[in-house]
Amino acid sequence: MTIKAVCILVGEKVKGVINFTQEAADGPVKVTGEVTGLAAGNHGFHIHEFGDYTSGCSSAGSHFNPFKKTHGAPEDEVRHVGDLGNCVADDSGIAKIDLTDKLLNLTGVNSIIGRSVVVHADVDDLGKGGHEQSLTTGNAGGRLACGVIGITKV
Ligand SMILES: [Cu+2]
Ligand SMILES: [Zn+2]
Repeated sequence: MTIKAVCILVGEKVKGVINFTQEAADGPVKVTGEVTGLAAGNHGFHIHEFGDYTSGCSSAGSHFNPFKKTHGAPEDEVRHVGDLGNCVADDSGIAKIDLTDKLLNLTGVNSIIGRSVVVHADVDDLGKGGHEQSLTTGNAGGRLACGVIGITKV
Protein backbone atom coordinates (compact mmCIF):
# COMPACT_ATOMS: atom_id res chain seq x y z
CA MET A 1 0.00 0.00 0.00
CA THR A 2 1.44 3.35 -1.02
CA ILE A 3 2.02 5.89 1.73
CA LYS A 4 2.68 9.56 1.08
CA ALA A 5 3.92 12.32 3.32
CA VAL A 6 4.70 16.00 2.92
CA CYS A 7 6.92 18.54 4.68
CA ILE A 8 6.48 22.31 4.37
CA LEU A 9 9.85 23.93 5.09
CA VAL A 10 9.69 27.31 6.76
CA GLY A 11 12.60 29.62 7.50
CA GLU A 12 13.35 33.32 7.51
CA LYS A 13 14.20 33.39 3.80
CA VAL A 14 14.32 29.74 2.88
CA LYS A 15 11.07 27.92 2.03
CA GLY A 16 10.26 24.60 0.49
CA VAL A 17 7.96 21.68 -0.08
CA ILE A 18 9.25 18.10 0.16
CA ASN A 19 7.19 15.05 -0.83
CA PHE A 20 7.81 11.48 0.31
CA THR A 21 6.37 8.35 -1.31
CA GLN A 22 6.78 4.73 -0.22
CA GLU A 23 5.16 2.12 -2.46
CA ALA A 24 5.66 -0.88 -0.17
CA ALA A 25 6.39 -1.43 3.52
CA ASP A 26 10.19 -1.41 3.99
CA GLY A 27 10.59 -0.49 0.31
CA PRO A 28 12.58 2.54 -0.84
CA VAL A 29 11.24 6.04 -0.20
CA LYS A 30 11.20 8.52 -3.05
CA VAL A 31 11.90 12.11 -1.99
CA THR A 32 11.08 14.97 -4.33
CA GLY A 33 10.57 18.70 -3.97
CA GLU A 34 12.03 22.15 -4.14
CA VAL A 35 13.74 24.51 -1.72
CA THR A 36 14.03 28.24 -2.52
CA GLY A 37 15.84 31.25 -1.05
CA LEU A 38 19.22 29.51 -0.67
CA ALA A 39 22.72 30.73 -1.46
CA ALA A 40 24.03 28.91 -4.54
CA GLY A 41 25.82 25.66 -3.70
CA ASN A 42 25.48 22.68 -1.39
CA HIS A 43 23.40 22.68 1.78
CA GLY A 44 23.09 19.85 4.30
CA PHE A 45 19.70 18.16 3.94
CA HIS A 46 18.61 15.82 6.74
CA ILE A 47 15.81 14.21 8.67
CA HIS A 48 16.09 15.27 12.32
CA GLU A 49 14.64 13.30 15.21
CA PHE A 50 11.91 15.61 16.58
CA GLY A 51 8.95 17.44 15.05
CA ASP A 52 9.36 20.17 17.67
CA TYR A 53 9.95 23.90 16.95
CA THR A 54 9.46 25.24 20.48
CA SER A 55 12.77 27.12 20.18
CA GLY A 56 12.87 27.16 16.40
CA CYS A 57 14.65 24.57 14.26
CA SER A 58 17.13 23.81 17.07
CA SER A 59 14.33 21.96 18.93
CA ALA A 60 14.26 19.42 16.07
CA GLY A 61 17.21 17.73 17.79
CA SER A 62 19.93 15.67 16.13
CA HIS A 63 19.95 13.70 12.91
CA PHE A 64 17.45 10.82 13.12
CA ASN A 65 19.67 7.92 14.20
CA PRO A 66 17.73 4.94 15.56
CA PHE A 67 20.64 2.53 14.94
CA LYS A 68 23.26 4.62 16.79
CA LYS A 69 25.65 4.99 13.87
CA THR A 70 28.00 7.83 13.00
CA HIS A 71 27.22 10.48 10.39
CA GLY A 72 27.83 9.62 6.75
CA ALA A 73 26.77 9.99 3.15
CA PRO A 74 23.41 8.64 1.94
CA GLU A 75 25.20 5.87 0.01
CA ASP A 76 27.37 4.83 2.98
CA GLU A 77 26.79 1.66 4.98
CA VAL A 78 27.50 3.58 8.19
CA ARG A 79 25.23 6.64 8.35
CA HIS A 80 22.34 8.09 10.27
CA VAL A 81 18.95 7.13 8.83
CA GLY A 82 18.39 10.89 8.48
CA ASP A 83 21.50 11.50 6.37
CA LEU A 84 20.26 12.60 2.95
CA GLY A 85 23.47 14.43 2.03
CA ASN A 86 23.21 17.83 0.39
CA CYS A 87 20.69 19.67 -1.70
CA VAL A 88 22.27 21.80 -4.42
CA ALA A 89 20.99 25.31 -5.08
CA ASP A 90 21.48 26.92 -8.49
CA ASP A 91 22.31 30.60 -9.09
CA SER A 92 18.67 31.55 -8.46
CA GLY A 93 18.83 29.90 -5.05
CA ILE A 94 16.59 27.00 -6.01
CA ALA A 95 17.43 23.41 -5.08
CA LYS A 96 15.45 20.62 -6.68
CA ILE A 97 15.27 17.40 -4.69
CA ASP A 98 14.85 14.07 -6.47
CA LEU A 99 16.29 11.08 -4.68
CA THR A 100 15.39 7.59 -3.54
CA ASP A 101 16.56 6.30 -0.18
CA LYS A 102 16.65 2.71 1.10
CA LEU A 103 16.75 3.47 4.85
CA LEU A 104 13.87 5.91 5.23
CA ASN A 105 10.52 4.48 6.30
CA LEU A 106 7.04 6.00 6.45
CA THR A 107 5.70 3.21 8.70
CA GLY A 108 6.87 1.12 11.64
CA VAL A 109 8.92 1.95 14.72
CA ASN A 110 11.54 3.85 12.71
CA SER A 111 9.06 5.92 10.72
CA ILE A 112 10.07 9.49 9.89
CA ILE A 113 6.46 10.68 10.21
CA GLY A 114 6.26 13.40 12.88
CA ARG A 115 9.99 14.09 12.59
CA SER A 116 11.59 17.00 10.71
CA VAL A 117 13.38 17.96 7.55
CA VAL A 118 16.15 20.52 8.15
CA VAL A 119 18.07 22.50 5.50
CA HIS A 120 21.43 23.89 6.61
CA ALA A 121 23.49 26.98 5.88
CA ASP A 122 26.62 25.05 4.91
CA VAL A 123 27.74 21.99 3.01
CA ASP A 124 27.44 18.60 4.73
CA ASP A 125 30.94 17.10 4.49
CA LEU A 126 29.37 13.60 4.69
CA GLY A 127 31.57 12.68 7.66
CA LYS A 128 34.80 13.13 5.71
CA GLY A 129 35.77 16.71 6.55
CA GLY A 130 38.04 15.96 9.51
CA HIS A 131 36.24 18.57 11.61
CA GLU A 132 35.26 17.65 15.18
CA GLN A 133 31.59 17.79 14.07
CA SER A 134 32.06 15.82 10.84
CA LEU A 135 30.96 12.52 12.38
CA THR A 136 27.87 13.94 14.11
CA THR A 137 26.47 16.69 11.87
CA GLY A 138 28.71 16.79 8.80
CA ASN A 139 29.63 20.28 10.07
CA ALA A 140 26.70 21.64 8.05
CA GLY A 141 26.28 24.80 10.11
CA GLY A 142 23.11 26.66 11.07
CA ARG A 143 19.53 25.62 10.37
CA LEU A 144 17.96 27.76 7.65
CA ALA A 145 14.55 26.10 7.48
CA CYS A 146 12.69 23.19 9.00
CA GLY A 147 9.31 21.54 8.83
CA VAL A 148 7.50 18.54 10.26
CA ILE A 149 6.78 15.49 8.08
CA GLY A 150 3.10 14.58 8.02
CA ILE A 151 1.02 11.90 6.36
CA THR A 152 -0.90 13.15 3.35
CA LYS A 153 -3.44 11.91 0.84
CA VAL A 154 -2.24 9.15 -1.47
CU1 LIG B 1 20.56 18.56 9.69
ZN1 LIG C 1 23.87 12.60 10.20
